[in-house]
Amino acid sequence: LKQQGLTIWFTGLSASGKSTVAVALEQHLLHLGVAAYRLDGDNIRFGLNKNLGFSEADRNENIRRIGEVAKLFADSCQIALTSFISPYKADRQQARELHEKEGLKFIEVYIDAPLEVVEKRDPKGLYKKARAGEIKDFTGISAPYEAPEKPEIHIRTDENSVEDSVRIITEYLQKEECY
Ligand code: GGZ
Repeated sequence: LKQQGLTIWFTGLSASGKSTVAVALEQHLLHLGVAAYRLDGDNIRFGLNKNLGFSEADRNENIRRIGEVAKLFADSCQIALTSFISPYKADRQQARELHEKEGLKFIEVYIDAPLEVVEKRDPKGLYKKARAGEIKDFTGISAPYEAPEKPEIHIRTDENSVEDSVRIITEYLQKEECY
């Protein structure tokens, strides 16, 4: 493979659009012949991390393991796409350092949508349950989300379409000569 391995790390609230953008970006990259692999709740939280919940300690461990796995994909010259809330700045920083100390790029993409917008979307009814106290430690309602201060890429999903978001990221990857 001629491409460099790297990790594109999506972070943002539940229902902000992380997975939607990651899926579209993965499709786009695969069509170009760029090896990409997406890590998300379906293939991580139900497998490797099925013993973890949503306490602060469990989220720390969730993100630690995902950082390690993403690094292995990047190390194998693939583009790892991770879509997890990853609410804690220190955890994202740890994942970044893991990559950068091996000379692997780590591109943090903040998928930003205001709480009122994601709460209105509420595709799985989780915000409603969290407001009713039926889900505890819910990010944005009863657990913190520490927004990135200097992400490589900042996308407002209430202002940009999925196609816009993919274009913003691929323009960055081209400028950085990632493939
Ligand atoms: C946040 C929760 C919670 C709590 C279940 N807080 O919209 P979803 O459903 O599909 O995405 C959310 C997902 C978050 O898992 P992550 O692994 O991304 O979280 S973290 O990075 O913080 O470890 C949501 C669902 O799991 N979910 N309970 N309490 N989201």
